[in-house]
Amino acid sequence: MEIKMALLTPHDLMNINKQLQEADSAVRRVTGLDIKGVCKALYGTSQGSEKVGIVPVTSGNGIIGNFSASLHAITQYFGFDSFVTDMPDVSGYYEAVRNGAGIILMADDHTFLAHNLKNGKIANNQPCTGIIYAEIASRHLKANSKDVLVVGLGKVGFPGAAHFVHKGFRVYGYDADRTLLKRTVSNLGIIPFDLENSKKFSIIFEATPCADTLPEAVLSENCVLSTPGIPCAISEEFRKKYDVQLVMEPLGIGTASMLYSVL
Ligand code: 2YC
Ligand code: MG
Repeated sequence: MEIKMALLTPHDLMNINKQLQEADSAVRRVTGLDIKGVCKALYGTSQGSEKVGIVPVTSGNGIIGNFSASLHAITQYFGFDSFVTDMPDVSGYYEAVRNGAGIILMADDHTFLAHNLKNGKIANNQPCTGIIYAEIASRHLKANSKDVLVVGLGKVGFPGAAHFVHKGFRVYGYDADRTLLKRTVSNLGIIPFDLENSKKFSIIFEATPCADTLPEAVLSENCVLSTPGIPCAISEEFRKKYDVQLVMEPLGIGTASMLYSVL
């Protein structure tokens, strides 16, 4: 059964700067660091004078309105010198290199990559997004236990779960696809979690393309919900009722993770 990657829409990317600023203040409240600070701590890298070339790609479902423009705004927000090429695809790649790009950002319907032409490092959006959202949640200053709930164990969720295990957290995991759940239990030794079970968590990481995946019973007062998943895993009502600290943003946090991982 082929898992379709959830494609962003121009609507998801509206006011990307505002979404990024709000996400940055949420990350600061949860971790004490801003997004850039968490990336530097996670990868141990820092910016030099890398110039980022953003190449639109027309294959598959084609150009997504605002995607390249959002990447331009995102790279500027994090202080990178960047430009979007006039041409797409191969011509765009050529244009980017000819105009001095040191790092290439480009995405088709299946892969969104960052490639550092200077040191050869390459990053994929899916693991980089899983790892950075897990890292943010793992730095929850007011966490009262090492228990975390991970819902969604696919291309983004699994790397996130692996990162929590790597950092010594006790991971309770769930995925609607029993094969993915079984594989994660055997590969990572996580504890399979039945969403009917009313165990409350102060740290939750959700990575599904579905809405309202989290039952009320798992939410604790002021818990952290770190989620790249679109649409949102909880309703506005639950967010208010439990004063959930929500870290959710469509593209910038994952892109920052990719860029710092190839520096
Ligand atoms: O405009 C373009 O260049 C398009 N080829 C971009 C396609 C991106 C497809 N991927 C997504 O929509 C996203 C990923 C960026 C992260 C999750 N889904
Ligand atoms: Mg979701």
